[in-house]
Amino acid sequence: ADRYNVKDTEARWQKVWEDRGCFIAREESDRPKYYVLEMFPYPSGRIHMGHVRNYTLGDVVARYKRARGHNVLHPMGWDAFGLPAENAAIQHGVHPAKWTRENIAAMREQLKSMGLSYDWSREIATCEPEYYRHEQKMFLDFLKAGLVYRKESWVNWDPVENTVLANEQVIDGRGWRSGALVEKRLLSQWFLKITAFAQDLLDSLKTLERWPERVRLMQENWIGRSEGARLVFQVEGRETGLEIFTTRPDTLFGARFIAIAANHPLAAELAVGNPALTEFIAECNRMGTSEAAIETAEKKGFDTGLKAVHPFDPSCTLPIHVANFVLMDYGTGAIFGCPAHDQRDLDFANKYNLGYTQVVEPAADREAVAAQIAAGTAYTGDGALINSGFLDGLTVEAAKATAIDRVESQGLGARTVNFRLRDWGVSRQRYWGCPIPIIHCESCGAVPVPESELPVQLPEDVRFDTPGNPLAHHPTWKHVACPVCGKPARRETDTFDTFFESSWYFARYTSPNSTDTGFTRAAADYWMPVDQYIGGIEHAVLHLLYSRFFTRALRQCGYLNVAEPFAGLLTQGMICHETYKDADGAWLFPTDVTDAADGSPVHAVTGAPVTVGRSEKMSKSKKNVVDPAGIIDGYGADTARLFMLSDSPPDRDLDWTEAGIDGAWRYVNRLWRMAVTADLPAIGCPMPELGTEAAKLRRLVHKTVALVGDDLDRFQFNKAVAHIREMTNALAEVGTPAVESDAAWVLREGLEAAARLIGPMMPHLAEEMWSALGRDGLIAETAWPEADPALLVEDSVTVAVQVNGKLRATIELPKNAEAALAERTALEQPQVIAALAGKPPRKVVVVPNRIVNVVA
Ligand code: ANZ
Ligand code: ZN
Repeated sequence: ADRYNVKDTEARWQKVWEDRGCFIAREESDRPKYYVLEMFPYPSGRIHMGHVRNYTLGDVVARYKRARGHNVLHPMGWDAFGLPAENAAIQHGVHPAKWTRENIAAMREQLKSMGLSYDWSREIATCEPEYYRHEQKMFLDFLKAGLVYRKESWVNWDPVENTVLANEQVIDGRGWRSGALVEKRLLSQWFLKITAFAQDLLDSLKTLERWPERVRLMQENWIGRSEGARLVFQVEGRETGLEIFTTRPDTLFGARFIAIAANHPLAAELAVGNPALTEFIAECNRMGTSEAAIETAEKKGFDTGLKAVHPFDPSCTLPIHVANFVLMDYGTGAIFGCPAHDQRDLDFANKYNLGYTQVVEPAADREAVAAQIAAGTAYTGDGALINSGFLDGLTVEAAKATAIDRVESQGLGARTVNFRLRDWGVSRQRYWGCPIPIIHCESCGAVPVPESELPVQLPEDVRFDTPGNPLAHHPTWKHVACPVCGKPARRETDTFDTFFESSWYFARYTSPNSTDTGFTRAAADYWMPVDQYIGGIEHAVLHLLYSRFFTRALRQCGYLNVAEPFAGLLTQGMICHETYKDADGAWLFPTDVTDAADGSPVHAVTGAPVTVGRSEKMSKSKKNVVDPAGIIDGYGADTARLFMLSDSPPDRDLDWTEAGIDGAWRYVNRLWRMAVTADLPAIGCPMPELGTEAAKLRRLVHKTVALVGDDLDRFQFNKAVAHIREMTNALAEVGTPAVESDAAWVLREGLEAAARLIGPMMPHLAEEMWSALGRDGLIAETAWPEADPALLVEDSVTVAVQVNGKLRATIELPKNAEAALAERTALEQPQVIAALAGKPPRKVVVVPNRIVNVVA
C-alpha cells in the first residue's frame, strides 16, 4: 500500500475507541480530575469550520491531559432551544422538535467523524423535558431566594421577530438576528437579579487568572461600576423634588439644565393633556433602549417649563427638559447637565441655547481651554475649580468629596455606587423555549407551579400560522386551576431566554442522568469548576457573565460550592477565507472559482473572470465558506484537525487555504508511509552503541518530546506542530538504514515518539502508526512520553580556532571539554596545519567552550 486509506482507517479507530469506552469519564479515580469543555453548538443542521476549530482545540487538550494522567471529563451536547427552529416551523411547516432532533442526529454523526474524544454517554439536549425540568426548579428556587422578580418594564421589542430582546441582543439599536430597528414597549417581565452580585462579579474577575485579559476587561466594562452621588433638586411650585445621579458632583456650579428620561414618571405626569409632550415621548419610545441606539441618535429635548432650584445656590434655577439621551433604567433616570465639561451636555445646551459655565480650569493652556469650550468642545480633563463658591481652588477629586459632603450634610442626597449592569430579563414570547413555571390567578397573583407538577411541558400540538407566541394561541394549554385557590387560572405563556439553558449546562454534564436535581452535589463537587473552557469571543459578556451569575445563584441555593464556573478560558480566533465576486459584483463560493490556464481566477462553469477580495471571516452572506464535511470526507479528520492547529495560535484568526490543507494532507501521508515502510529493530531491542549522527538525532527526539509537552501546556498548538515536523523531517533524512544499525534503532524510538506526540492532534493516524510499529494497546490509553533529561542538555559547543589572531577553523567539541582535547583537535585541523607550515606552535591558549588561540 502506498497510499493511506483514510476513510477506513479513521472509521476503524473510532469504533475501537467507542467499543472500549476509552472516553467514558468516571468519578472513581486516583488521578486528578480535569474538566475540559467546548461551548456546545446550536443544532443548526451542519457543523461549520468554526466548530471544527473549536472542537479540535478542545480535543487536543482532552487527549493531552488524559495522556498526562488526568481523569478527564470531556462532554458534548446541544443548545437546542431557540428561534431558528421556530422559523423553520413557520417557513417549512416542520415541527421545531422534529427539526431540532434531526439536526442533532446529523451533527452528531459529523462530530463523530472528527474522532473527538467525547464521553457520548453524557450527551444532553436542552430542549428535552429531562433537561429543562431542572431549570424550572432552579427558577423557583431562585424565586424563593429573592433572586427573581416580576416587573413592568420597558423592553426592547423586535418588530420582526415579535419578541423582547435582552439589551445584549440589541446591537447598534437593531435586533441581533433580524437586524430590525428595535422599539420600546412596556411589558410585565420576569427578571433574574444579576445586579445582586454586581460587585462580586466585578471583584472576582481578578481571580480568573487563566482568562484572556480582553474578556475580563469587557466584563468589567459591562458591569460598569461608577462612584458618584444621588441628590435631590427642589422643583419650583411642586412638593416633590427630583433625584438625579451624577459622577461629577464637583461640577454642580456648572449646571445649566436638568434632563429626565422620556419614561420618567414626571414626564408621564406632565404629558397628560399635553399633546406635544406626548408625541415627543412617543418619538423617544420608537428609538431603541440600547446605549448604542441612544448614543448615535440626534440629541433632542422638550422643555417642560418647570424649573429646578440649584441645591447650593437657591437664586439659580435650571430648566427641566425631557431628553432622548437620558435612560430611565440607569441611575435615577434624571441628570443635571453641565455643558462645559460634558460633550453631550454641551451639544444639547448649544442646540437649545442653554449656555454654559466653565467650572474646571487646567493649570496650563487656560485660554485655549476656554476657547475650546466656546467653540463647542467640552473640557473633560483635570484642573482646579473656578466659579464654584466653596469649591473654588480645589482639585476635581477633592471637589467631588467636598461637594458630596455638603450634599449629605444638607440632607439632599448621598454617595452611591452605580452599576451599568441591569437585571436579566428572561421572559420571551416564544414557543421553542423552556416554559416559565408560573400560574397567574386573578385572586392569588403569580403562583409558582407546585414542584410535584414539574416539568411544565411544552405542548406538541401548536400552530405557527399566526404571528406571535403559539403558546398564547393554544386552545387549552394555558388554562389550569390555580394551585392555591383552585379557581380557573392561566399559565405563564412566556418561555425563558435561551441563555438560561446555557447558564448551567456545564454542571449538568457532571451527572447528566440525575433525575431529582439538575445535577448531584457530589458530582458537581468532584468535577466543577470547568478547568478549561474553549469557545468564541462573541460570548465574552453574554453567556460567560450569565454563567458566572448562575453559578453564584446556584451556590446560594445550595446546588454546588464553587464561585466561578470556568477556571480557564481560551477564546479561539475566527476562520477566514478569500472572497470572490463576479463581474456583476455578486459573491461566489470558493467552489465556484477555479484557475484558468494562465493561473488567473475564473468562474468554474462560465470561465468569466473573477475578482479576488481579501480574506475575511467565513460567512454565508459573503459565501466565502468551506464546508467541513467535504474536507473530512476527502482528506479525513486528521488532516482537517492538523490544518486547524498548524498555522496560527488558537486565539488568532486562521486563514483557510487550499494550499494549507494540501500541505496537511501530504504530511499525514508522509508520516504514515514512514511508519509502514521502515525496517526497524524489534521492540525492546537494546540500544546499540550510537555514532555521532545517531546520537544527535536521538537528542533531537528527546528535545522534541520536551518541547511539545511545553507547547501543549501553553496551548501553543502551532508551535507543537512545528516542533514535531522538525523532528520527523530529521527522521526522514535517515532514509532506510540497515535494521541492525544505530540509525534504525533511533528511528524506531523517533517514530514511536512521533506517534505519541501527534496523538492529541491526529489521533487516528497516531493509532495507525503505533500499530504499524508493532505496538500493542492504544495511543488513546498510552501515557505521554518522557524525555530523558540527560539528553536535553546541549552537549557540544562550536569553538573557534585562531592562528596568530586570524580565524582558521571552527571545531565541534563536547561541552566543557578538557583543554588537552581542545588543543589536540585544533592542531589536527588542515587549515591550522597549513597555517603553521610544519613548525610547532609557540603557544596554545584555550578559552573553554569558546576559542583556541594558536601562536605560531
Ligand atoms: C453631571 C455631569 C457633569 C456628568 C459632567 C458627567 C460629566 P457613568 O460614568 O456612565 O456612570 N447620567 C446619569 N444617569 C444617566 C442616565 N440615566 N442617562 C444618561 N446619562 C446619565 O456616567 C454617569 C454620568 O452620566 C452622570 O454624571 C450623568 O452626567 C450621566 F461634567 O452628571 B453626570
Ligand atoms: Zn388563586
